[in-house]
Amino acid sequence: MTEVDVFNGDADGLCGITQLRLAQPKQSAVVTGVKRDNALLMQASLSGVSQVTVVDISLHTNLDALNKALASGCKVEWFDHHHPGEIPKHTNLTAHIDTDPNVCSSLIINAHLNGQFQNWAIAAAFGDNLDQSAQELAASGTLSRKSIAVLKELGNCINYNSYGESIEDLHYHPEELCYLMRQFDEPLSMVAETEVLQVLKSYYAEDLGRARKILTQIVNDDVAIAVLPNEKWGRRINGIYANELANNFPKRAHALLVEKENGYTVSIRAPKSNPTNAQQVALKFETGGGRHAAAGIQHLPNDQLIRLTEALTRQYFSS
Ligand SMILES: [Mn+2]
Repeated sequence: MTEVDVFNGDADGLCGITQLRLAQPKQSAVVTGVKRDNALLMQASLSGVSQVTVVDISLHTNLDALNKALASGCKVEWFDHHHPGEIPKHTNLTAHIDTDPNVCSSLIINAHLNGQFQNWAIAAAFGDNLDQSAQELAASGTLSRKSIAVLKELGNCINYNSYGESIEDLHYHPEELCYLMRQFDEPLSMVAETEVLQVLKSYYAEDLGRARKILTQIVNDDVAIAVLPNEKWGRRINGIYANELANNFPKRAHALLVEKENGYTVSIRAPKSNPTNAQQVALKFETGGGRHAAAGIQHLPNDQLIRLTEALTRQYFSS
């Protein structure tokens, strides 16, 4: 009997599969990747596989692969919080999906396991930027404030590790982290007994320090952009730095660009004071998409940079 675990390489995916494998150890194969890589089930080779466990990737994005797996007689258990589209009705599919904005996959798994490995879920919720949910869950236990702060750092750092265009950009392959993490019932023990958190913390600070030195170009009172170089650190930190700029200048819209061949990848953040329509700006471009507060463009050709600043200005310039 062959089993496969498929999970996002971010904190939520990793802490989710960690809880499941602590509760039920298995010699399953592993399929994971960078955070942006969410069509993972399509990449898994499932011939002869009898059971797949999926964590923190969208069912909608992976529907074709799911239908194929179910048709081949494979059992699938799915834990996620992204919009699933229509969930296939099939006796071989067990779906634990909740799109409540205060819930992440690791919190769904924590409830499923009756809080057995709750501190992993708390770290994941911090990593998925659900501070309030994380704090509430933490308050239900006996953690000190210091321990809660460590779980927050751990979640944020594992999440930071998942950003990049490809695995080569990351410090740790998420697969390596998943095998390390399941050796610890308790994430605070992993922090005490391994160097992972210290290593990630120092790279995180280094990447962010480099980004902060890049000049922010003020387009007008309401719009600013910054261009990061085509280097590993730029590809890792652009989304996190975009969030920092959005927090520090809440009335301004931002576009964070990372240079690449013949163009840029773009992270767009609506002003915190008016967190709407970032996706409207992004959708004006062929490879754009996203949500109201945060959106992105996969490939912005060099000659369309002016079009982008014009679109941002039309959307957000108020005076
Ligand atoms: Mn998630």
